[in-house]
Amino acid sequence: YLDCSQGRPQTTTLLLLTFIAACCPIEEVCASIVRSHRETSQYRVEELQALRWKLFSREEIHAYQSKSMDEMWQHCALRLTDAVQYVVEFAKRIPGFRQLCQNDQIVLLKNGSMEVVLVRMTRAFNTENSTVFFDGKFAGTELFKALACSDLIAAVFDFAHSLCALRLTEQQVALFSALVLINSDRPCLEERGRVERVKKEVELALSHTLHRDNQEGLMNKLYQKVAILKSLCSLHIEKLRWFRQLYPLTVHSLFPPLYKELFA
Ligand code: CLR
Repeated sequence: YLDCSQGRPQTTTLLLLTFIAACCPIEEVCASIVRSHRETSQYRVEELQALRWKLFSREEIHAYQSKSMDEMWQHCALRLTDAVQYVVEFAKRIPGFRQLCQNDQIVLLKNGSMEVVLVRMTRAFNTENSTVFFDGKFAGTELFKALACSDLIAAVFDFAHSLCALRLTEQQVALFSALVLINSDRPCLEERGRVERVKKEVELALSHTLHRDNQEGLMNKLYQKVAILKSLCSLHIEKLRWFRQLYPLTVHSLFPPLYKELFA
């Protein structure tokens, strides 16, 4: 049945291949992570592609720039928290995540949810004009001026550029996101060995996908990105500490509880 020498595989062969795929545990892990990503991705890629030339007008940009610093921080914290909520849902659907102890689930989310938001940002980024989908339209770095952390914003946009350059498929984005989240090197894990085992599965799923796509070379490039993600997230935490010193009450009473729980 597997003889395809006539050029086109027979129907039976295709059925058999589907059957093999369904029984192969690693294929199942891949499919499950890709499905979880799709179901929790907040916006579909096609949706974002269709909107990619919908830019803010000069007046609208000016309105954002004229907000007070704490008002703009509060606004961005809200948008980030929305995005993080979807990532939490994604995490819960990664095979093996829910079986980890609660402490370790929280440790992984505290350290990784922002990183995954930044990975997901590449789907919402237009490299042709360096803009990102924010509040319903595409915004450049200048729109975030009132935050007074242009170094962080510039670094985040640079990262989006460099990750977009790898031209990942949705499946690759899904598996890379899972790998970023299930990181057994995070401090304060109680059952590091169990996290390590889940991580190995995800890693296998990603390399399996890259092999199938004939893009094994991407693995190293993706590992380089992990290091940049880590530095971006420390910079985010650092900026938040600085902001909290200036506006302790804004953070205390007006920031979303989830944002505070994860980052403050
Ligand atoms: C990421 C992909 C999500 C949708 C989404 C929502 C909020 C966006 C985020 C994306 C990218 C990063 C973003 C964020 C809002 C504010 C933040 C633009 C597109 C910038 C980098 C400002 C961070 C400011 C902190 C200092 C509070 O599916």
